[in-house]
Amino acid sequence: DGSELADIQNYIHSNKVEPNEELFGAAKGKNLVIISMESTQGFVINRKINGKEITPFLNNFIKESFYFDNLYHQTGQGKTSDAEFLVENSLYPLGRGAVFFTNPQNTYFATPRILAEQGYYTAAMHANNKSFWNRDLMYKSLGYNRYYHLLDYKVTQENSIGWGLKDQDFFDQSLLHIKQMPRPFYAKLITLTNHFPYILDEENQFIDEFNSSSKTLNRYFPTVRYTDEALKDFIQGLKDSGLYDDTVIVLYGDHYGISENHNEAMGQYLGKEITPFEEVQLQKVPVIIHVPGEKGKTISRASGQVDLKPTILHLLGIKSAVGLEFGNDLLSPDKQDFAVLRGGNFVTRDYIYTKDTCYSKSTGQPADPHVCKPFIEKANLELQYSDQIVYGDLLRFFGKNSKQKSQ
Ligand code: GP9
Ligand code: MN
Repeated sequence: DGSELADIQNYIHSNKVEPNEELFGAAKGKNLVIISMESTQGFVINRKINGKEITPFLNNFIKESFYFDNLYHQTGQGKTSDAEFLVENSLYPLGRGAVFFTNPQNTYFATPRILAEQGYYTAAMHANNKSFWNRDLMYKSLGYNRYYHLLDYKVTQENSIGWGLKDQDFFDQSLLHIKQMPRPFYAKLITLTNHFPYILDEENQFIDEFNSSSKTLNRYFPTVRYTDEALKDFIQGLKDSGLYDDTVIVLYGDHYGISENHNEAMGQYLGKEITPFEEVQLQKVPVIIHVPGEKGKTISRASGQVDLKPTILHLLGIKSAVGLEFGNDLLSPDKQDFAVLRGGNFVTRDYIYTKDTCYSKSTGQPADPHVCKPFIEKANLELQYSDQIVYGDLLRFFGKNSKQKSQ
C-alpha cells in the first residue's frame, strides 16, 4: 500500500543537500548530450603507454569542464544498463540480475521523462540490437521519445569491429540524426568499441599495447585510445554544426573494464600491488560535465553515478518534483563524501570499506572497525531502500502525471 514509503522519504529527505545556488539553472534550456563510455575506468586519465597519452582528448577536455576524479561506478550484473539506470533515475540497480530485465514496466521519473515534460525531444542512441538489455521496453518506461538502434545505423563489415559499429562511425552517423532533432534535445549515446575483449584493427591502433601476461589489459589501452579519438571528432562535429555552445555534454565511464582477474598485470602497469584497498579505488570511472560558459574545475569528493541525475537537472534549472533519489548534487558545497558500491563496499572521506575490513584512506591500513560502523548501516539501508522502491514499484504511488518543477 505504499506505507513503507514514509521511512524511505524521511531517509532521503534527511540526506538531501541544497543545490549549488550559483550553478542552478546555469544551463537552462540548453541541449543535453550524455555519452556512456564503454568500460572506461578512471585510471587511464592522464596516464601513458610508452610515452603516449591514453586519453589525450579527455585530458584536455577535463581542463575546460567539471571533472569528477573520485566518482565510483555502482553497477551490478546489468553492466552498461545498470549504469544507465543509475544515471537517469538516481536509484541503485539490483544486487542480482539486471533491473532493465526484471522491472521494465515500473513507473520511473527518469531524466528523459522529466526533460520530455519540459519540452525536450529525448533520444537514446546505440548501434546494437534494440532488445539487447531489454532496452526497447525500458526506454519507453524511462520516457524516451525515440530509440535509434541497430536498424537506424548503416553497419557494414568495413565499419565494424568487435561488438559492432566502430565508435567513430557511430558518432558520425549519430551526429546526422542529432542535427535533425527538434530543440532542445536530450541525446544519450552509448559507445561500444572499448568492450571486452578489446579487439581493434591495425589502422585504428594509435598507441602500443601494454606488455604483460594479461592480453586483455594489454589490448585495453589501444581501444580506450581509439574511443578517445572518436570522442574528439564528435565534439568537433558538435562545434562545426553550431551545437557546442548550446549543449551540456556529460561523459561517464559505465563500469570497470579490467576485472580483478588481471590484478597482477594491473599492478605491473600502475607500479604497485593491487590490494583489496586498491581494487576498490580502481572502480572509479571518469565523469566529465562540460557546461558552455563555465570554467573547468576538478572535484574530488567521493561520489557515485547515482549523483549524476540531480547534478544534471540542477544545471538545467529543474528540481525533481517526486524527489525519490539517493544521489546528491555533485556541485553543491554541502555534498558529502559517500559512495556505496552495489556489493555493499563503500568509500567515505576518510575510509574505504571492503571485504569486511575498514581501511583508513590516508594510510591504506586497517582502521578501528568502529569508525566504519555508522557508514556500514547507511550503505546497507540505502541499497535496501532503493531495492524496495524497485521491487515494490513504489514510484507508481506518485501518479503517472506528476509534473516536475522548473525554476
Ligand atoms: C551492449 C553494450 C555493452 O549493447 O551496452 O554491454 P555490457 O556488456 O557492457 O553491459
Ligand atoms: Mn558496458
